[in-house]
Amino acid sequence: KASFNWADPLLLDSQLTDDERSVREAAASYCQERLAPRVVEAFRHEKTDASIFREMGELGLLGPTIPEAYGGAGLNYVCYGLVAREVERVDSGYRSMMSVQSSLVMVPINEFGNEATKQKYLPKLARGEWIGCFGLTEPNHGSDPGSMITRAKKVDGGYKLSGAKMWITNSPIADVFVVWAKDDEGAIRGFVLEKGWKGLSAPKIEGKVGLRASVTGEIVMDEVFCPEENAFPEVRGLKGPFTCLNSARYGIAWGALGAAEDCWFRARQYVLDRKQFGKPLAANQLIQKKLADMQTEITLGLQGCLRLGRMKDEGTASVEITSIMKRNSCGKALDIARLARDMMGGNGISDEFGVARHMVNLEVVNTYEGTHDVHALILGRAQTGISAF
Ligand code: TGC
Ligand code: FAD
Repeated sequence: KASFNWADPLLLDSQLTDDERSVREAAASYCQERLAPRVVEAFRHEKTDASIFREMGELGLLGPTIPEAYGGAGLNYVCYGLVAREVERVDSGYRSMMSVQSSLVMVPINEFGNEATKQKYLPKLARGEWIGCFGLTEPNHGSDPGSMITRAKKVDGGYKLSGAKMWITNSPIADVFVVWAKDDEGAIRGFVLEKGWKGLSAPKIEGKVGLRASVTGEIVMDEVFCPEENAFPEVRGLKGPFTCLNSARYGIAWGALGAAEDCWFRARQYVLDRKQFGKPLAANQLIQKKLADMQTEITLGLQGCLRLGRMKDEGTASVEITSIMKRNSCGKALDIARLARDMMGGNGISDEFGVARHMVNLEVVNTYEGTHDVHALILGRAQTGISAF
């Protein structure tokens, strides 16, 4: 009889290549040895440690899918997903820092930038020497970015950008800003701006209750001059920003389940150790059902993520599958974090026990990069042909 591996029932690990397993193991060691010891303080005091970018850069965790010629690691999408899972097992904020840099800044520069732009920005971003951010959302245009009002007016030698972006991960510490704006013809275009350019500022948003280890800010542009060579030459429309989002949403699908696994493992150990009514909490049927539910959702979700990663690597993944996985992973991970919080009673409320931190982080992860309901509408449209936005 085959033995049951309770922590990995479908033997996901054995479905990886040796190289993929080594990437996962290297990421796991870094995350547990270097990130995990800092997270409680970072979250409690809302402190973003910018040196994390350099550390991740040294290990090749930034822009893992970007070609080596531009400083990336040239890895496949399965590896990128495995890294996101290990980072978010520690904290969604750390995964946010990593995935914005990798998918939302390096991917568009690599896909849409001219050769000089790629040479100038990608190696420094890959090393974590420069920090990047991605400005799509505006104060009045979140789920509907196509209605953005930020403008890029054509002037001699380039464009002048005016407008405001809201809820931008990394912006207060960013050196490089990938910003989306409408040109004189009303077409959405992408621009690469740099810290210190006249008219550009990025104030911090204070008081977040979740994702506190990752700094979030605005991007305010008052006639910021962007030279022609820093405008993406070809891409027009929402296809530009959504190409980046396809990659980042895929990473979130893996990452959210990493956070869920951490909640599940912590809750399991807690109910084995804690006794009430003279026996371990784990001896109760209600508790065991909750553990079984966690195990089932995580196992099925991870298998789906691996399948999507393989499809992305072979070029057969439609964008709608990413909506299925991002939505499922976030919704299920949030349910699991709430269950874990409940199973740990009063201790579950303390930030030292980890699960409440994951829970409030996952509220954010369920909202950004397309809310749970917006992904339902994408999938509803794809199967009925009717847009219900
Ligand atoms: P729609 O008509 O659907 O599409 C307009 C054009 O865009 C193309 N397109 C895509 N292209 C590539 N990949 C995708 N996933 C695409 N989705 C759409 C589409 O083909 C079309 O092209 P064309 O050539 O025909 O013009 O546009 P819509 O206005 O109806 O869009 C609705 C909707 C809901 C799909 C979309 O706007 C949406 O997904 N809203 C959610 C917004 C969102 O995800 N924002 C994310 C901001 S960034 C962020 O949150 C980062 S957090 C990072 C972190 O800290 O980890
Ligand atoms: P809204 O669009 O106003 O939605 C509010 C509610 O209405 C949601 O429940 C939504 O599902 C629902 N809703 C909206 N439209 C419909 C509809 N047609 N039918 C039914 N329900 C609907 N953005 C960036 O560009 N870059 C970043 O780096 C970035 N980082 C972020 C970091 C954090 C910490 C947070 C909180 C957000 C970040 N975002 C970023 C923004 C994020 O992508 C948006 O918050 C998200 O897309 C939702 O937009 P909104 O907040 O304007 O909500």
